[in-house]
Amino acid sequence: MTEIFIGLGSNLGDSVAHLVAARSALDQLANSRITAVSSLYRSAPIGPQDQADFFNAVIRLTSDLAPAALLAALQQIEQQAGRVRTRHWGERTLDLDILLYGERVLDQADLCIPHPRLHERAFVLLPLLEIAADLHLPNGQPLQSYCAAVSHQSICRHDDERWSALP
Ligand code: ROI
Repeated sequence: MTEIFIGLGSNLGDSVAHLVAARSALDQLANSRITAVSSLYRSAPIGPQDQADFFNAVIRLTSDLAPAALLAALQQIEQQAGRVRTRHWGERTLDLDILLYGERVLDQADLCIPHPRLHERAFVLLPLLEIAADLHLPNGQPLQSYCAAVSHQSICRHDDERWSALP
């Protein structure tokens, strides 16, 4: 079993509902178990500024799915949400990213682990550190060390009982 962190994001349609549905789909993944869930966050878009704020969260899974199988499962969950992607760095119905997969480093056309922009984005770093404060990248760099560089990015916790009421 490997400890895996998944980033969730949405800014199209009922974003909280999309994230809730994704969370329950992750909960039902074969050979996998959710072991931690961050708070829900609302964040200003990285990318074009004429789009709505995003809702973001991070989930920790233990799983024995291989990276490629996990990626395929995440893409299926995105499709079930009726995923729409408009423009480069634009609006998304649901985005599920493998952020970290144990200590694994992968550099493939369709999958890079750790997620290459993880350390540049407050909407990933804050929820990650909320559930795993001592997390390091596979190269040994503590994730905490990147926080100062993203402190100008606008992000806050967002209370929604559809998220917080889940077990
Ligand atoms: N910006 C924010 N705040 N949150 C996201 O999840 C997100 N996802 C993306 C881009 C378009 C880069 N910007 C984002 O894919």
